[in-house]
Amino acid sequence: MQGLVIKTTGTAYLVQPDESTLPPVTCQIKGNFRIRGIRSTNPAAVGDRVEVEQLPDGTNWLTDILPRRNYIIRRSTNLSKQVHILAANIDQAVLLVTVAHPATSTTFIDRFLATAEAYRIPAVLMFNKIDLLTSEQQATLQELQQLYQSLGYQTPAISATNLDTSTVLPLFENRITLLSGNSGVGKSTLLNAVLGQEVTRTAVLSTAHDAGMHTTTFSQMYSIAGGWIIDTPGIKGFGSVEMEKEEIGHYFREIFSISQRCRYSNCLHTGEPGCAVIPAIEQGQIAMSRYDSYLSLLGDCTQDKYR
Ligand SMILES: Nc1nc2c(ncn2[C@@H]2O[C@H](COP(=O)(O)OP(=O)(O)OP(=O)(O)O)[C@@H](O)[C@H]2O)c(=O)[nH]1
Ligand SMILES: [Mg+2]
Ligand SMILES: [Zn+2]
Repeated sequence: MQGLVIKTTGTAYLVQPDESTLPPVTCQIKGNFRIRGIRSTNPAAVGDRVEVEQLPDGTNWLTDILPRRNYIIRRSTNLSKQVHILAANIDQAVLLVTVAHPATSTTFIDRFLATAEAYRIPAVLMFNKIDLLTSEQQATLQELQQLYQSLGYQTPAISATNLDTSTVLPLFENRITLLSGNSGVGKSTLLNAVLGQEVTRTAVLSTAHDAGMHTTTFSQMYSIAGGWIIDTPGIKGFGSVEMEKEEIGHYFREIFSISQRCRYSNCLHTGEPGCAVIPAIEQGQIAMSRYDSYLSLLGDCTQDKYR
């Protein structure tokens, strides 16, 4: 049987069979299961398409993972090359942000968008808690929407506590969406609002008593509008991508397009002769906040090199 991993714990995998009328099954995985080329602490993640062997004794075994379109990782903190796969086959990433209560920094936004570019995952910037904004904060919201729209990102603005779900459901239709955002921005509130109406949560709940499903939950997908929303508790961003200094500018759309005119193809836009990026900031074609975020990513990179 083939299916989709919709929940993972340390030891078990909940798989929704492709035959959608069938209930999800809890699968185990053999200890020596390895995927070539990836040294990860977990072999499979939510979003993985898998092959399951169902034995007469009622046990289900995950025997193969189909090729991934993409996957996002968290690097373990030590310097070993081991990674933890957070999710696979993501169609889009929605970053939930707030202008106030709490304020999401543009650096956080831009680092997220750059990582999405590096992963080649389309990103949407969704503003929440617009009911709480003062008129000054509303102006900030509009400026941010304008900035990111000009870069080609969708920037819907909502109030998750008072949501007409029909305005956001089309965004989630028939896709696998990763929902991210800092703590307190309203991810759970949004999830409850959209799922309250649409979710087939009963299927997931009915297996809650299965052996092995009581250990720490790493990630879970909720069915919505023919698609899935991934909730990765405790992970506010995206995991990490290793970026070379020279490629960071590729993940800032406007910096990338203007950098075509820099004299040197390996220009880092930090004062090199013939750099086209710095004049573009002075002329208002590149927002200072974006350039600051670029420098912040560049700084990480330089630091890593000397670790
Ligand atoms: N006024 C207002 N409050 C909101 C809105 N959305 C969420 N909240 C409140 O903000 C608080 C945090 O919301 P959560 O949904 O728990 O935030 P979260 O992103 O899931 O936070 P973590 O689970 O810590 O990552 C709660 O008290 C919500 O009721 C909104 O649109 N307007
Ligand atoms: Mg939450
Ligand atoms: Zn340059």
